[in-house]
Amino acid sequence: MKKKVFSGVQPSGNLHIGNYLGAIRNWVEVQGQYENVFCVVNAHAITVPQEPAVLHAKTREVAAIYMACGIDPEESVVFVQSHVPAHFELTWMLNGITPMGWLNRMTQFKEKAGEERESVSTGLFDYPVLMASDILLYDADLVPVGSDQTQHIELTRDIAQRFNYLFGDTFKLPQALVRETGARIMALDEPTKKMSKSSESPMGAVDLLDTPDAIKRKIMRAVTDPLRGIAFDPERHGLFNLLTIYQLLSGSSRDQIESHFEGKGYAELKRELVDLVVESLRPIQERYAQIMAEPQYLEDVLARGAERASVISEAKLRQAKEHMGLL
Ligand code: AQP
Repeated sequence: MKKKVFSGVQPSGNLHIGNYLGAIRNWVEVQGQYENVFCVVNAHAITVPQEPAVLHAKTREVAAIYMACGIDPEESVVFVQSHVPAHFELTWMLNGITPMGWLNRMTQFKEKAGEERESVSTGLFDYPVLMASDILLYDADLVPVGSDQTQHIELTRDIAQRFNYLFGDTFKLPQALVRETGARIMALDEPTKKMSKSSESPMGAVDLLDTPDAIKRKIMRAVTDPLRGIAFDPERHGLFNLLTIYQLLSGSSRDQIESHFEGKGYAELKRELVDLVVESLRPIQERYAQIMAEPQYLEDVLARGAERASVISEAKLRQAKEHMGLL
């Protein structure tokens, strides 16, 4: 029996190389090893304001990017979260057993709500319970994510344990699958903050669909420091981030990279990184264009994905409802 994997990305903006290196690329690498479910989590995206037409288009864009990056919709289940109502239903049921205090501790909520705690949506606060439902519906053993999401996976385990304790064995306890390198790619213009889709600054993230010119502009202007020498020093945040991206895309070791850049400066590193990023994204962008040229194919993939996801999730939802006394 293969272990089960569940993961997803929000269609809340342009996907960037942080999403790719921290999540999607890792999904592709382990695709053959596991039984996979990959979701476009659009119900998470509406926890902050979204323009309906943009959300609709971005949802398709994210699904097409999954496939362009190498997710095979025959091998893995690829679907849109809102096409499978079990996610909404289980969230309400789990809300009934999740203490507010657990959600109050979530650092992502604190960061995203900031000073606006009273005016952000209830959904933003409840985001981790929806995420728990996503994972628990598919009996996922593993959830490959960037390090920003590990607290949510811990919470998912706590919720599952509480449900099982209260109503009998129902849910499997999942584990986060986090890579050591690339788990947190930082913003190019502010390398103490994580690269993020919803950041207001356009210079912080290299988007997966950026043109070579845009990639060049962003990387050449990336914030570094006044020190000399190219080395993997985590205290030199900007440089460390650029070198991490270089390492992940080149496949070279840290020693190889440091000796390659010995005696060279930032300009050299940035120029080489631009070429590496452009060349790494080129095949993804080409496949993306092919997929988007056939919109019906994409709709068919998502309809089939929703059918497959519904079969799995409905069975689990029914069991949870029975155990809770809801049927
Ligand atoms: N900077 C990052 N480095 C490594 N991994 C990252 N991930 C996100 N940013 C980085 C991983 O990408 C997956 C999908 O993320 P998400 O869309 O669910 O939401 P997020 O974590 O909140 O990502 P963003 O890009 O910052 O989106 P917004 O700005 O919309 O909130 C997750 O596995 C995440 O760990």
